[in-house]
Amino acid sequence: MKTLVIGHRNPDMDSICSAIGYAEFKRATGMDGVIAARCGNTNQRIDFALNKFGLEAPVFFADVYPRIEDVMQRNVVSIHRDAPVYQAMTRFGEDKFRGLPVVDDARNCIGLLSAFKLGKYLFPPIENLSSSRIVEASIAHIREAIRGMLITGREDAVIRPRTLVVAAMLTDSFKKRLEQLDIPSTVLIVGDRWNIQELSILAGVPAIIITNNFSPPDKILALAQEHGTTLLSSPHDTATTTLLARAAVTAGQMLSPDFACLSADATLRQTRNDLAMTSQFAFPVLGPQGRMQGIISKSDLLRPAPRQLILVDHNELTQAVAGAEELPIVEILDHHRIGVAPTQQPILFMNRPVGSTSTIVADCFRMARIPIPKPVAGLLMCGMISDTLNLTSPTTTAVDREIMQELSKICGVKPGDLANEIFSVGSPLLTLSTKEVITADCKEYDERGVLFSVSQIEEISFSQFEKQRSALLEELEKYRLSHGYFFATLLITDVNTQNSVLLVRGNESFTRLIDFPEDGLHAWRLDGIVSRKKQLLPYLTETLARMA
Ligand SMILES: [Mn+2]
Repeated sequence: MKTLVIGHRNPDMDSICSAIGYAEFKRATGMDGVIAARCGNTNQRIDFALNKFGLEAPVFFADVYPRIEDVMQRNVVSIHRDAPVYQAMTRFGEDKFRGLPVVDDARNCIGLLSAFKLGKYLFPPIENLSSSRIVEASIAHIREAIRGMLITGREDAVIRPRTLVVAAMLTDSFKKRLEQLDIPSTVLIVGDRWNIQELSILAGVPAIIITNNFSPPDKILALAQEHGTTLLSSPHDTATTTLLARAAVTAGQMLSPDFACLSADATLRQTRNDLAMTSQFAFPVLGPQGRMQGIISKSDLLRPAPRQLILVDHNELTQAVAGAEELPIVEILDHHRIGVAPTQQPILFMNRPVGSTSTIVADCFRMARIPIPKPVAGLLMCGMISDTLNLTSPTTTAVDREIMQELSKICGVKPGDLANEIFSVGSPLLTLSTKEVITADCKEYDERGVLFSVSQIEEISFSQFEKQRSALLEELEKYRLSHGYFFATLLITDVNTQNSVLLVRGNESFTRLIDFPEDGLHAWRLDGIVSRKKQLLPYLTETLARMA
């Protein structure tokens, strides 16, 4: 069982850092198979934080939909097309499939060998009994199938129709029988009836199986060698030998060539629907190159995927990795509003109104009295600094301040220094296109049917902004029109001075009500305002209300 600790879509610093930190915590408490995961790209600031503390980015998952490869059997028992089917029969009991895939030299699946079809072949319906004497096989395969030994002669390796003839009759009757036989295809099965064998050798029968391990007298042996007759011995009686000899037929002749294959990356949900009505017993699973990677039975499709989730920094499925609804969610750690979907089982759900999820993770270590590894402590500081703008955002609590102090002591890095480093790398205005600046961290809101968007970026000064002011205003208007928003805003926050500039494009009936000091066309100065959810959003909704 793998447990993915994963943050929300469009992951921010806190999402990444808390996932890494909590995965570490779960491992420290003895949980196996825990991995930190992410469902979106990191940005330059996150990469900087990971680099600084020498930690790897969480493993990327575009989605977590359970797939065929999660539940298929990987060590496939298959049978080569030229192998006798008795090899397959010995394996039907060992695996739970009612058949086996038949492969060619390149191990590509060319058909399925069904136990049901094989049973019908070995015990044919009464109207087909005469055909049951013909077996298309080589002498070598017949010897293998009866677990016999070569006494003398050449083992014909050519696969062709052979007529199994049992000589359980008087010599005179057998003489008449011989006249009706197609001699070149005959394989005679007989016990210690040496006169019958002599007659057959003289008639040119190419192969004789002597049952019950009887040894032929020297006279018969010499006669066989003289006429080029192959003599085999079987450890079984005549009835058993005849039955086993029929299983010398090759898998290639018995396979069903019409079969469905599945692709390893197909989702279980879709496959269950697709296969509901088919009667095929097993499905070869093909990888990207069409090679067989595994096999799956219909009952495998009902098995749960060996994966479960721990959500950090979000609790609403709309924000979670695609496919989260199909896996068990076993824990949630968060600091946002509660919008969690009902769960099947009781789970650990820790939601605390603190500045960051990284704060909660650090507190888990503290409560369990588990020392936090230095790099993890540093990374958790990064998550906290990013979410709380180094403890200055109105979302900051006393718990955050206390925990930041402790983490700082553990890793020997001052929060102020770390904050400066984080915010001075990867300035969105320096590293992103104007379009990306608006979409990087953009949230859409629906206030009683009025749609608008609020984007936010953090910078360490407004100097870059001044250079791009007009381009940003133009792009913001394009963005608004393309999404049909009533208005679109971009909040540019200077994390050093704790001031922001707000750009707004939209209907003038709304923008003329904005009563912050103007800062040029379509722009306002918002001194002391840094939080989108706690400060800006309430102002915007209140302004909308004033319009009415
Ligand atoms: Mn957060």
